[in-house]
Amino acid sequence: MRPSLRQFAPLLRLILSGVAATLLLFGLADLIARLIGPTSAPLLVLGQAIIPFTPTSVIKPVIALFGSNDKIVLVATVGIGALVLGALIGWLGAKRPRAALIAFGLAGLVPALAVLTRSGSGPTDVVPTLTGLVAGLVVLWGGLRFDGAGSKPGATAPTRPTQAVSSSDEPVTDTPPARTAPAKTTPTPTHLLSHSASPTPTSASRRRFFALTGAAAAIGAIGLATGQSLVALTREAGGAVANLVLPRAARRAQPIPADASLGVKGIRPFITDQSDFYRIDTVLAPPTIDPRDWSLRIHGKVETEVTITMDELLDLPLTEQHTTLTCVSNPVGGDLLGTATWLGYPVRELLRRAGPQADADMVLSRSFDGFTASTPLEAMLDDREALLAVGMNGEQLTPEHGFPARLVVAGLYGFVSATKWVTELELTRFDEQEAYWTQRGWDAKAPVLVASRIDVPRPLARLAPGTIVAGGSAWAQRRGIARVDVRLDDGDWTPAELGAEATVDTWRQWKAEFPDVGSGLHAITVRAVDKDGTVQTAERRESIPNSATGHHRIQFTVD
Ligand SMILES: Nc1nc2c(c(=O)[nH]1)N[C@H]1C(S)=C(S)[C@@H](COP(=O)(O)O)O[C@H]1N2
Ligand SMILES: [Mo]
Repeated sequence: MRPSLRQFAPLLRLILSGVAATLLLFGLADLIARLIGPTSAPLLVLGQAIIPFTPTSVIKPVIALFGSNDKIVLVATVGIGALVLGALIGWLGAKRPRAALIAFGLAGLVPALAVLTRSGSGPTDVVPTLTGLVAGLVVLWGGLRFDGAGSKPGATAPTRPTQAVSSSDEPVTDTPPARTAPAKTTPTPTHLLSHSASPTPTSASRRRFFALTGAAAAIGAIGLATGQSLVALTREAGGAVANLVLPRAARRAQPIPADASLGVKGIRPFITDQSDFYRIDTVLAPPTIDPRDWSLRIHGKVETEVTITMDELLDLPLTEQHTTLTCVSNPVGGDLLGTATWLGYPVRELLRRAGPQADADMVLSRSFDGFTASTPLEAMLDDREALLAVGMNGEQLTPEHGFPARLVVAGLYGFVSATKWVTELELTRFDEQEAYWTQRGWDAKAPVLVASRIDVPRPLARLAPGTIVAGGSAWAQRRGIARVDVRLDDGDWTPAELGAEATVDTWRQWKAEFPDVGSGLHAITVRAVDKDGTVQTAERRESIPNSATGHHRIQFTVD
Protein backbone atom coordinates (compact mmCIF):
# COMPACT_ATOMS: atom_id res chain seq x y z
CA MET A 1 0.00 0.00 0.00
CA ARG A 2 1.33 3.43 -0.87
CA PRO A 3 1.06 5.79 2.05
CA SER A 4 -0.70 9.00 1.15
CA LEU A 5 0.21 12.45 2.36
CA ARG A 6 -2.87 12.41 4.55
CA GLN A 7 -1.53 9.46 6.44
CA PHE A 8 1.67 11.31 7.15
CA ALA A 9 -0.16 14.41 8.31
CA PRO A 10 -0.45 13.60 12.04
CA LEU A 11 3.17 12.64 12.24
CA LEU A 12 4.18 15.79 10.39
CA ARG A 13 2.12 17.85 12.80
CA LEU A 14 3.89 16.34 15.79
CA ILE A 15 7.28 16.94 14.21
CA LEU A 16 6.15 20.49 13.56
CA SER A 17 5.23 21.02 17.18
CA GLY A 18 8.67 19.77 18.26
CA VAL A 19 10.30 22.21 15.86
CA ALA A 20 8.04 25.07 16.94
CA ALA A 21 8.72 24.39 20.62
CA THR A 22 12.47 24.41 19.98
CA LEU A 23 12.25 27.58 17.92
CA LEU A 24 10.29 29.21 20.73
CA LEU A 25 12.81 28.10 23.35
CA PHE A 26 15.77 29.65 21.56
CA GLY A 27 13.97 32.62 20.05
CA LEU A 28 12.28 33.73 23.26
CA ALA A 29 15.48 33.21 25.21
CA ASP A 30 17.44 35.17 22.63
CA LEU A 31 15.02 38.04 22.89
CA ILE A 32 15.17 38.15 26.69
CA ALA A 33 18.95 37.77 26.51
CA ARG A 34 19.18 41.15 24.84
CA LEU A 35 18.31 42.65 28.21
CA ILE A 36 20.93 40.58 30.02
CA GLY A 37 23.81 40.09 27.62
CA PRO A 38 25.57 37.59 25.33
CA THR A 39 26.51 35.26 28.19
CA SER A 40 22.80 34.53 28.67
CA ALA A 41 21.81 33.65 25.07
CA PRO A 42 21.59 29.83 24.92
CA LEU A 43 22.34 29.67 21.18
CA LEU A 44 25.55 31.67 21.57
CA VAL A 45 26.60 29.85 24.71
CA LEU A 46 25.99 26.43 23.15
CA GLY A 47 27.99 27.44 20.10
CA GLN A 48 30.72 28.71 22.38
CA ALA A 49 30.70 25.51 24.42
CA ILE A 50 31.27 23.24 21.43
CA ILE A 51 34.12 25.28 19.93
CA PRO A 52 36.91 23.62 21.94
CA PHE A 53 35.54 20.21 20.99
CA THR A 54 35.14 20.90 17.28
CA PRO A 55 37.58 18.64 15.44
CA THR A 56 40.37 20.36 13.58
CA SER A 57 39.27 18.59 10.40
CA VAL A 58 36.02 20.57 10.62
CA ILE A 59 37.42 23.93 11.71
CA LYS A 60 40.02 24.10 8.98
CA PRO A 61 37.70 24.00 5.94
CA VAL A 62 35.13 26.21 7.67
CA ILE A 63 37.69 28.95 8.28
CA ALA A 64 39.12 28.51 4.79
CA LEU A 65 35.64 28.82 3.26
CA PHE A 66 34.02 31.38 5.49
CA GLY A 67 36.94 33.25 7.05
CA SER A 68 35.71 35.69 9.65
CA ASN A 69 32.11 34.49 9.08
CA ASP A 70 32.96 31.15 10.66
CA LYS A 71 31.03 32.12 13.80
CA ILE A 72 27.77 32.61 11.94
CA VAL A 73 28.24 29.20 10.32
CA LEU A 74 28.90 27.62 13.70
CA VAL A 75 25.85 29.13 15.40
CA ALA A 76 23.63 28.31 12.42
CA THR A 77 24.83 24.70 12.62
CA VAL A 78 24.03 24.54 16.33
CA GLY A 79 20.60 26.03 15.64
CA ILE A 80 19.83 23.56 12.89
CA GLY A 81 21.03 20.72 15.10
CA ALA A 82 18.65 21.86 17.85
CA LEU A 83 15.72 22.03 15.41
CA VAL A 84 16.47 18.51 14.17
CA LEU A 85 16.52 17.30 17.76
CA GLY A 86 13.22 19.13 18.33
CA ALA A 87 11.75 17.38 15.28
CA LEU A 88 12.90 14.00 16.59
CA ILE A 89 11.35 14.73 19.96
CA GLY A 90 8.06 15.63 18.24
CA TRP A 91 8.27 12.37 16.32
CA LEU A 92 8.87 10.50 19.57
CA GLY A 93 5.70 12.18 20.84
CA ALA A 94 3.71 10.19 18.31
CA LYS A 95 4.29 7.02 20.24
CA ARG A 96 5.18 8.32 23.66
CA PRO A 97 3.97 11.83 24.42
CA ARG A 98 5.20 11.74 28.01
CA ALA A 99 8.67 10.61 27.01
CA ALA A 100 8.78 13.40 24.44
CA LEU A 101 8.01 16.02 27.08
CA ILE A 102 10.67 14.61 29.37
CA ALA A 103 13.19 14.48 26.53
CA PHE A 104 12.45 18.09 25.65
CA GLY A 105 12.87 19.15 29.26
CA LEU A 106 16.16 17.30 29.61
CA ALA A 107 17.50 18.56 26.29
CA GLY A 108 16.54 22.09 27.36
CA LEU A 109 18.61 21.73 30.51
CA VAL A 110 21.75 21.30 28.40
CA PRO A 111 21.88 24.95 27.27
CA ALA A 112 20.82 25.98 30.79
CA LEU A 113 23.80 24.12 32.23
CA ALA A 114 26.09 25.50 29.54
CA VAL A 115 24.99 29.02 30.50
CA LEU A 116 25.47 28.41 34.22
CA THR A 117 28.91 26.84 33.90
CA ARG A 118 30.26 29.47 31.54
CA SER A 119 33.03 31.47 33.13
CA GLY A 120 31.84 34.88 34.19
CA SER A 121 28.13 34.09 34.14
CA GLY A 122 25.79 34.75 37.05
CA PRO A 123 22.51 33.15 38.12
CA THR A 124 20.40 35.68 36.19
CA ASP A 125 22.05 34.50 32.97
CA VAL A 126 19.97 31.33 33.08
CA VAL A 127 16.64 33.20 33.17
CA PRO A 128 16.23 33.50 29.36
CA THR A 129 16.91 29.80 28.80
CA LEU A 130 14.59 28.63 31.56
CA THR A 131 11.83 30.96 30.36
CA GLY A 132 12.27 29.66 26.82
CA LEU A 133 12.29 26.09 28.08
CA VAL A 134 9.02 26.47 29.99
CA ALA A 135 7.37 28.14 26.99
CA GLY A 136 8.68 25.40 24.70
CA LEU A 137 7.35 22.68 26.99
CA VAL A 138 3.91 24.28 27.06
CA VAL A 139 3.81 24.44 23.28
CA LEU A 140 4.99 20.87 22.87
CA TRP A 141 2.46 19.67 25.43
CA GLY A 142 -0.31 21.58 23.71
CA GLY A 143 0.77 20.29 20.32
CA LEU A 144 0.72 16.69 21.48
CA ARG A 145 -2.62 17.19 23.15
CA PHE A 146 -4.52 19.11 20.50
CA ASP A 147 -3.28 16.83 17.84
CA GLY A 148 -4.74 13.82 19.57
CA ALA A 149 -7.77 15.58 21.01
CA GLY A 150 -10.09 14.89 18.11
CA SER A 151 -10.08 11.14 18.47
CA LYS A 152 -9.82 10.08 22.04
CA PRO A 153 -11.43 6.69 22.41
CA GLY A 154 -15.12 7.23 22.22
CA ALA A 155 -14.76 10.40 20.21
CA THR A 156 -15.43 10.78 16.49
CA ALA A 157 -13.12 8.08 15.21
CA PRO A 158 -14.63 4.66 14.89
CA THR A 159 -13.03 1.88 16.91
CA ARG A 160 -12.38 -1.56 15.64
CA PRO A 161 -11.74 -4.76 17.50
CA THR A 162 -8.31 -5.19 15.91
CA GLN A 163 -7.19 -2.07 17.65
CA ALA A 164 -7.46 -3.67 21.01
CA VAL A 165 -3.81 -4.54 20.42
CA SER A 166 -2.95 -0.94 21.02
CA SER A 167 -2.41 -0.05 24.62
CA SER A 168 -5.51 1.56 25.98
CA ASP A 169 -4.16 5.05 26.51
CA GLU A 170 -3.20 5.37 22.88
CA PRO A 171 -5.65 7.06 20.59
CA VAL A 172 -7.15 4.73 18.08
CA THR A 173 -7.02 5.06 14.33
CA ASP A 174 -9.10 3.91 11.44
CA THR A 175 -6.09 2.40 9.73
CA PRO A 176 -5.53 -1.21 10.66
CA PRO A 177 -2.42 -1.30 12.85
CA ALA A 178 0.43 -2.93 11.04
CA ARG A 179 1.26 -5.29 13.83
CA THR A 180 -1.97 -7.12 13.10
CA ALA A 181 -0.80 -7.70 9.56
CA PRO A 182 1.76 -10.52 9.80
CA ALA A 183 3.18 -9.93 6.34
CA LYS A 184 4.58 -6.57 7.33
CA THR A 185 7.55 -6.78 9.61
CA THR A 186 9.48 -3.70 8.67
CA PRO A 187 8.25 -0.40 10.04
CA THR A 188 6.24 1.54 7.49
CA PRO A 189 4.39 4.79 7.68
CA THR A 190 1.20 2.86 8.36
CA HIS A 191 2.93 1.13 11.20
CA LEU A 192 3.97 4.43 12.64
CA LEU A 193 0.51 5.78 12.22
CA SER A 194 -1.00 3.01 14.22
CA HIS A 195 0.84 4.42 17.19
CA SER A 196 0.48 8.06 16.38
CA ALA A 197 -1.76 10.41 18.22
CA SER A 198 -4.44 10.47 15.60
CA PRO A 199 -4.87 10.96 11.90
CA THR A 200 -8.31 12.42 12.31
CA PRO A 201 -8.47 15.20 14.83
CA THR A 202 -11.52 17.39 14.60
CA SER A 203 -11.07 20.50 12.55
CA ALA A 204 -11.49 22.60 15.69
CA SER A 205 -8.62 20.89 17.45
CA ARG A 206 -6.59 21.08 14.27
CA ARG A 207 -7.19 24.81 14.16
CA ARG A 208 -6.14 25.14 17.76
CA PHE A 209 -3.08 23.09 17.01
CA PHE A 210 -2.02 25.29 14.11
CA ALA A 211 -2.76 28.47 16.04
CA LEU A 212 -0.55 27.30 18.88
CA THR A 213 2.40 25.98 16.88
CA GLY A 214 2.16 28.81 14.36
CA ALA A 215 2.26 31.44 17.09
CA ALA A 216 5.13 29.67 18.84
CA ALA A 217 7.14 29.38 15.64
CA ALA A 218 6.46 33.02 14.76
CA ILE A 219 7.52 34.29 18.18
CA GLY A 220 10.61 32.08 18.02
CA ALA A 221 11.55 33.30 14.56
CA ILE A 222 11.05 36.94 15.49
CA GLY A 223 13.08 36.37 18.63
CA LEU A 224 15.96 34.91 16.65
CA ALA A 225 15.79 37.63 14.03
CA THR A 226 15.97 40.41 16.60
CA GLY A 227 17.67 38.67 19.50
CA GLN A 228 21.03 38.70 21.15
CA SER A 229 22.74 36.09 18.98
CA LEU A 230 22.33 37.87 15.70
CA VAL A 231 23.24 41.19 17.27
CA ALA A 232 26.40 39.75 18.80
CA LEU A 233 27.36 37.96 15.58
CA THR A 234 26.67 40.56 12.94
CA ARG A 235 26.98 43.99 14.44
CA GLU A 236 30.31 45.23 15.63
CA ALA A 237 29.94 44.48 19.31
CA GLY A 238 28.70 47.62 21.02
CA GLY A 239 31.26 50.09 22.23
CA ALA A 240 33.95 49.14 24.66
CA VAL A 241 33.09 49.31 28.33
CA ALA A 242 35.07 52.50 28.72
CA ASN A 243 37.07 54.90 26.68
CA LEU A 244 40.77 54.85 27.29
CA VAL A 245 42.66 58.06 26.91
CA LEU A 246 45.59 56.78 24.91
CA PRO A 247 48.82 58.63 25.52
CA ARG A 248 50.94 59.80 22.63
CA ALA A 249 53.67 57.39 21.70
CA ALA A 250 56.95 58.17 23.42
CA ARG A 251 58.60 56.55 20.44
CA ARG A 252 56.71 57.08 17.19
CA ALA A 253 56.94 54.72 14.22
CA GLN A 254 58.70 55.94 11.09
CA PRO A 255 56.06 57.42 8.81
CA ILE A 256 54.91 55.05 6.09
CA PRO A 257 56.60 56.04 2.82
CA ALA A 258 54.17 57.58 0.36
CA ASP A 259 55.16 55.10 -2.34
CA ALA A 260 54.44 52.10 -0.11
CA SER A 261 51.05 52.34 -1.85
CA LEU A 262 51.23 51.83 -5.60
CA GLY A 263 47.84 53.33 -6.29
CA VAL A 264 46.51 50.29 -8.11
CA LYS A 265 42.73 50.25 -7.91
CA GLY A 266 41.60 47.15 -6.04
CA ILE A 267 44.73 46.52 -3.94
CA ARG A 268 43.89 46.52 -0.26
CA PRO A 269 44.98 49.76 1.43
CA PHE A 270 48.39 49.66 3.08
CA ILE A 271 46.90 50.24 6.54
CA THR A 272 43.85 48.16 7.31
CA ASP A 273 41.02 49.90 9.20
CA GLN A 274 40.09 48.22 12.46
CA SER A 275 36.59 47.71 11.10
CA ASP A 276 37.98 45.95 8.00
CA PHE A 277 40.63 44.00 9.87
CA TYR A 278 40.08 40.25 9.74
CA ARG A 279 38.91 38.69 12.97
CA ILE A 280 39.75 35.17 14.06
CA ASP A 281 39.17 33.88 17.57
CA THR A 282 37.40 31.21 19.55
CA VAL A 283 34.77 33.40 21.19
CA LEU A 284 31.34 34.10 19.73
CA ALA A 285 31.02 37.42 21.49
CA PRO A 286 34.13 39.30 22.58
CA PRO A 287 34.43 39.53 26.35
CA THR A 288 33.48 42.86 27.91
CA ILE A 289 36.36 43.87 30.12
CA ASP A 290 36.35 46.98 32.24
CA PRO A 291 39.87 48.38 31.93
CA ARG A 292 39.73 49.41 35.58
CA ASP A 293 39.44 45.73 36.48
CA TRP A 294 42.02 44.59 33.94
CA SER A 295 45.54 43.62 34.88
CA LEU A 296 48.33 41.55 33.37
CA ARG A 297 50.06 39.07 35.65
CA ILE A 298 53.50 37.73 34.77
CA HIS A 299 54.31 34.56 36.65
CA GLY A 300 55.71 31.03 36.34
CA LYS A 301 59.46 30.63 35.90
CA VAL A 302 60.29 34.16 37.03
CA GLU A 303 62.36 35.67 39.80
CA THR A 304 59.49 37.90 40.94
CA GLU A 305 55.86 37.94 39.93
CA VAL A 306 54.80 41.17 38.29
CA THR A 307 51.27 42.55 37.91
CA ILE A 308 50.51 45.66 35.94
CA THR A 309 47.22 47.56 35.81
CA MET A 310 45.88 49.63 32.94
CA ASP A 311 46.66 52.92 34.69
CA GLU A 312 50.25 51.80 35.20
CA LEU A 313 50.52 50.60 31.61
CA LEU A 314 49.24 53.86 30.15
CA ASP A 315 51.76 55.79 32.26
CA LEU A 316 54.69 53.97 30.66
CA PRO A 317 56.50 55.36 27.60
CA LEU A 318 54.65 53.62 24.77
CA THR A 319 56.05 52.58 21.41
CA GLU A 320 54.36 52.68 18.03
CA GLN A 321 54.98 50.05 15.36
CA HIS A 322 53.64 49.10 11.91
CA THR A 323 53.15 45.35 11.78
CA THR A 324 51.32 42.97 9.48
CA LEU A 325 49.36 40.34 11.39
CA THR A 326 48.69 37.01 9.67
CA CYS A 327 46.50 34.01 10.43
CA VAL A 328 47.86 30.50 10.02
CA SER A 329 44.47 29.44 8.64
CA ASN A 330 44.70 31.84 5.74
CA PRO A 331 44.24 29.78 2.59
CA VAL A 332 46.49 30.50 -0.40
CA GLY A 333 45.21 33.79 -1.78
CA GLY A 334 43.03 34.40 1.29
CA ASP A 335 42.68 37.70 3.07
CA LEU A 336 43.12 36.73 6.72
CA LEU A 337 45.84 39.30 7.20
CA GLY A 338 46.06 43.02 7.77
CA THR A 339 48.47 45.76 8.66
CA ALA A 340 48.04 48.22 11.49
CA THR A 341 49.98 50.80 13.42
CA TRP A 342 50.05 49.37 16.91
CA LEU A 343 50.61 51.34 20.09
CA GLY A 344 51.87 49.50 23.14
CA TYR A 345 54.57 48.81 25.62
CA PRO A 346 57.45 46.43 24.76
CA VAL A 347 56.79 43.11 26.47
CA ARG A 348 60.50 42.59 27.03
CA GLU A 349 60.60 45.49 29.48
CA LEU A 350 57.89 43.82 31.54
CA LEU A 351 59.63 40.45 31.29
CA ARG A 352 62.84 42.05 32.47
CA ARG A 353 61.06 43.32 35.57
CA ALA A 354 59.91 39.79 36.33
CA GLY A 355 63.27 38.21 35.47
CA PRO A 356 62.75 34.99 33.47
CA GLN A 357 64.50 31.97 34.98
CA ALA A 358 67.28 30.40 32.94
CA ASP A 359 65.32 27.30 31.91
CA ALA A 360 62.24 29.17 30.62
CA ASP A 361 61.90 29.10 26.82
CA MET A 362 58.20 29.86 26.26
CA VAL A 363 55.76 32.58 27.20
CA LEU A 364 52.31 31.06 27.51
CA SER A 365 49.97 34.01 27.21
CA ARG A 366 46.45 33.55 28.47
CA SER A 367 43.33 35.45 27.57
CA PHE A 368 40.41 36.50 29.75
CA ASP A 369 38.40 33.83 27.92
CA GLY A 370 40.91 31.05 28.53
CA PHE A 371 42.57 30.97 25.09
CA THR A 372 46.34 30.42 25.23
CA ALA A 373 49.25 31.01 22.84
CA SER A 374 52.80 29.74 23.11
CA THR A 375 55.41 32.28 22.07
CA PRO A 376 59.13 31.50 22.07
CA LEU A 377 60.61 33.58 24.89
CA GLU A 378 63.27 34.81 22.47
CA ALA A 379 60.69 36.42 20.22
CA MET A 380 59.49 38.46 23.18
CA LEU A 381 62.96 39.55 24.20
CA ASP A 382 64.64 40.40 20.90
CA ASP A 383 64.67 43.69 19.05
CA ARG A 384 61.43 43.13 17.13
CA GLU A 385 59.84 44.64 20.23
CA ALA A 386 56.86 42.44 20.80
CA LEU A 387 54.14 44.74 22.10
CA LEU A 388 51.53 44.64 24.80
CA ALA A 389 49.27 46.75 22.60
CA VAL A 390 46.46 49.07 23.66
CA GLY A 391 46.02 51.01 20.42
CA MET A 392 45.47 50.24 16.76
CA ASN A 393 45.67 52.92 14.06
CA GLY A 394 45.32 55.69 16.62
CA GLU A 395 42.24 54.25 18.32
CA GLN A 396 41.82 52.04 21.33
CA LEU A 397 41.36 48.38 20.42
CA THR A 398 37.78 47.46 19.58
CA PRO A 399 36.29 44.62 21.64
CA GLU A 400 36.77 42.32 18.60
CA HIS A 401 40.46 43.06 18.39
CA GLY A 402 41.31 42.63 22.04
CA PHE A 403 40.14 45.57 24.17
CA PRO A 404 41.68 46.63 26.44
CA ALA A 405 45.03 44.95 25.66
CA ARG A 406 46.53 42.31 23.39
CA LEU A 407 49.89 41.03 22.22
CA VAL A 408 51.46 41.73 18.84
CA VAL A 409 54.61 39.82 17.94
CA ALA A 410 55.92 40.38 14.41
CA GLY A 411 56.95 37.32 12.41
CA LEU A 412 54.75 34.74 14.15
CA TYR A 413 51.26 33.66 13.16
CA GLY A 414 48.54 35.11 15.38
CA PHE A 415 47.68 31.81 17.06
CA VAL A 416 51.09 31.58 18.75
CA SER A 417 51.54 35.24 19.52
CA ALA A 418 48.69 37.71 19.19
CA THR A 419 46.59 36.91 22.27
CA LYS A 420 43.66 39.29 22.58
CA TRP A 421 42.12 40.24 25.94
CA VAL A 422 45.42 39.09 27.41
CA THR A 423 45.53 38.80 31.20
CA GLU A 424 48.49 36.53 31.94
CA LEU A 425 51.98 35.75 30.76
CA GLU A 426 53.29 32.52 32.21
CA LEU A 427 56.99 31.80 31.76
CA THR A 428 57.32 28.11 31.07
CA ARG A 429 58.88 25.54 28.72
CA PHE A 430 57.82 24.03 25.38
CA ASP A 431 58.43 20.54 26.77
CA GLU A 432 56.10 21.25 29.70
CA GLN A 433 53.07 23.04 28.29
CA GLU A 434 51.03 23.31 25.09
CA ALA A 435 48.83 26.15 23.92
CA TYR A 436 45.23 25.99 22.62
CA TRP A 437 45.89 25.30 18.92
CA THR A 438 48.95 23.14 19.52
CA GLN A 439 46.70 20.77 21.46
CA ARG A 440 44.61 20.63 18.28
CA GLY A 441 47.37 19.72 15.86
CA TRP A 442 48.99 23.03 14.99
CA ASP A 443 52.62 23.96 15.45
CA ALA A 444 53.99 25.09 18.82
CA LYS A 445 56.07 27.91 17.34
CA ALA A 446 54.94 28.77 13.79
CA PRO A 447 57.04 31.53 12.24
CA VAL A 448 55.39 33.27 9.27
CA LEU A 449 56.31 31.82 5.85
CA VAL A 450 56.99 34.02 2.84
CA ALA A 451 53.74 34.44 0.91
CA SER A 452 51.89 36.62 -1.58
CA ARG A 453 48.48 37.18 -3.05
CA ILE A 454 46.79 38.72 -6.06
CA ASP A 455 44.19 41.38 -5.24
CA VAL A 456 43.48 42.36 -8.87
CA PRO A 457 42.33 41.13 -11.30
CA ARG A 458 39.63 39.47 -9.25
CA PRO A 459 39.25 35.74 -9.86
CA LEU A 460 37.10 35.07 -12.94
CA ALA A 461 37.02 38.77 -13.90
CA ARG A 462 36.00 39.66 -17.46
CA LEU A 463 38.35 42.28 -18.86
CA ALA A 464 38.68 44.27 -22.05
CA PRO A 465 41.60 43.42 -24.33
CA GLY A 466 44.75 45.53 -23.97
CA THR A 467 47.01 46.10 -21.01
CA ILE A 468 46.11 44.11 -17.91
CA VAL A 469 47.20 45.59 -14.58
CA ALA A 470 47.74 43.09 -11.80
CA GLY A 471 48.56 43.88 -8.19
CA GLY A 472 48.50 42.59 -4.66
CA SER A 473 50.67 42.15 -1.61
CA ALA A 474 53.54 40.00 -0.37
CA TRP A 475 54.81 39.44 3.16
CA ALA A 476 57.64 37.76 5.04
CA GLN A 477 57.60 39.42 8.45
CA ARG A 478 61.01 39.66 10.15
CA ARG A 479 62.93 39.04 6.91
CA GLY A 480 61.21 41.42 4.53
CA ILE A 481 60.29 40.97 0.87
CA ALA A 482 63.14 41.09 -1.66
CA ARG A 483 61.24 40.40 -4.88
CA VAL A 484 57.86 39.42 -6.24
CA ASP A 485 57.59 37.42 -9.47
CA VAL A 486 54.51 37.17 -11.64
CA ARG A 487 53.69 35.29 -14.77
CA LEU A 488 50.92 35.30 -17.31
CA ASP A 489 49.67 31.85 -18.29
CA ASP A 490 52.73 29.62 -18.75
CA GLY A 491 55.07 32.50 -19.52
CA ASP A 492 58.33 33.26 -17.73
CA TRP A 493 58.45 34.64 -14.22
CA THR A 494 59.04 38.36 -14.38
CA PRO A 495 59.76 40.66 -11.45
CA ALA A 496 56.89 42.90 -10.41
CA GLU A 497 57.23 46.53 -9.37
CA LEU A 498 57.38 46.76 -5.57
CA GLY A 499 55.91 49.39 -3.28
CA ALA A 500 58.37 50.95 -0.83
CA GLU A 501 59.06 48.95 2.32
CA ALA A 502 57.67 50.46 5.53
CA THR A 503 59.42 47.90 7.75
CA VAL A 504 60.48 44.28 7.30
CA ASP A 505 57.43 43.42 9.39
CA THR A 506 54.87 44.88 7.00
CA TRP A 507 53.57 43.60 3.71
CA ARG A 508 54.67 45.17 0.46
CA GLN A 509 52.42 45.97 -2.42
CA TRP A 510 53.33 44.79 -5.92
CA LYS A 511 52.15 45.69 -9.38
CA ALA A 512 52.67 44.21 -12.85
CA GLU A 513 51.42 45.22 -16.28
CA PHE A 514 50.85 42.81 -19.14
CA PRO A 515 50.49 44.61 -22.48
CA ASP A 516 48.42 43.32 -25.41
CA VAL A 517 46.63 40.48 -23.69
CA GLY A 518 44.49 38.83 -26.35
CA SER A 519 41.01 37.45 -25.90
CA GLY A 520 40.50 34.15 -24.19
CA LEU A 521 40.94 32.59 -20.78
CA HIS A 522 44.14 33.61 -18.96
CA ALA A 523 45.82 33.00 -15.64
CA ILE A 524 48.16 35.06 -13.49
CA THR A 525 50.39 33.46 -10.86
CA VAL A 526 52.44 35.17 -8.18
CA ARG A 527 55.30 34.15 -5.90
CA ALA A 528 57.42 36.11 -3.45
CA VAL A 529 61.06 35.89 -2.43
CA ASP A 530 62.18 37.02 1.01
CA LYS A 531 65.44 38.77 1.84
CA ASP A 532 66.96 35.49 3.02
CA GLY A 533 66.53 34.26 -0.56
CA THR A 534 63.72 31.85 0.25
CA VAL A 535 61.39 31.51 -2.74
CA GLN A 536 57.73 30.95 -1.90
CA THR A 537 57.13 27.26 -2.57
CA ALA A 538 54.69 26.08 -5.25
CA GLU A 539 53.97 22.96 -3.26
CA ARG A 540 50.32 22.82 -2.21
CA ARG A 541 49.85 22.04 1.45
CA GLU A 542 47.07 22.51 3.97
CA SER A 543 47.13 24.99 6.83
CA ILE A 544 47.98 22.41 9.50
CA PRO A 545 50.49 22.59 11.13
CA ASN A 546 51.98 25.92 10.13
CA SER A 547 50.05 27.49 7.24
CA ALA A 548 48.99 26.57 3.74
CA THR A 549 51.56 26.85 0.97
CA GLY A 550 51.37 27.12 -2.80
CA HIS A 551 51.26 29.92 -5.33
CA HIS A 552 48.18 32.09 -5.70
CA ARG A 553 46.86 31.80 -9.23
CA ILE A 554 43.75 33.47 -10.58
CA GLN A 555 41.98 33.10 -13.89
CA PHE A 556 40.25 35.80 -15.90
CA THR A 557 38.73 36.18 -19.33
CA VAL A 558 39.52 38.79 -21.93
CA ASP A 559 36.79 39.43 -24.48
N1 LIG B 1 41.97 35.51 23.15
C1 LIG B 1 42.23 35.14 21.89
N2 LIG B 1 43.23 35.75 21.23
C2 LIG B 1 43.52 35.40 19.95
C3 LIG B 1 42.79 34.37 19.32
C4 LIG B 1 41.75 33.75 20.04
O1 LIG B 1 41.07 32.83 19.56
N3 LIG B 1 41.49 34.16 21.32
N4 LIG B 1 43.08 34.04 18.02
C5 LIG B 1 44.41 34.32 17.55
C6 LIG B 1 44.53 34.17 16.11
S1 LIG B 1 44.43 32.59 15.51
C7 LIG B 1 44.77 35.22 15.27
S2 LIG B 1 45.14 34.97 13.66
C8 LIG B 1 44.74 36.61 15.78
C9 LIG B 1 43.75 37.43 14.99
O2 LIG B 1 43.66 38.71 15.53
P1 LIG B 1 42.49 39.67 15.02
O3 LIG B 1 41.20 38.93 15.24
O4 LIG B 1 42.59 40.92 15.81
O5 LIG B 1 42.76 39.90 13.55
O6 LIG B 1 44.34 36.67 17.14
C10 LIG B 1 44.90 35.69 17.96
N5 LIG B 1 44.52 36.01 19.30
MO1 LIG C 1 44.86 32.65 13.34
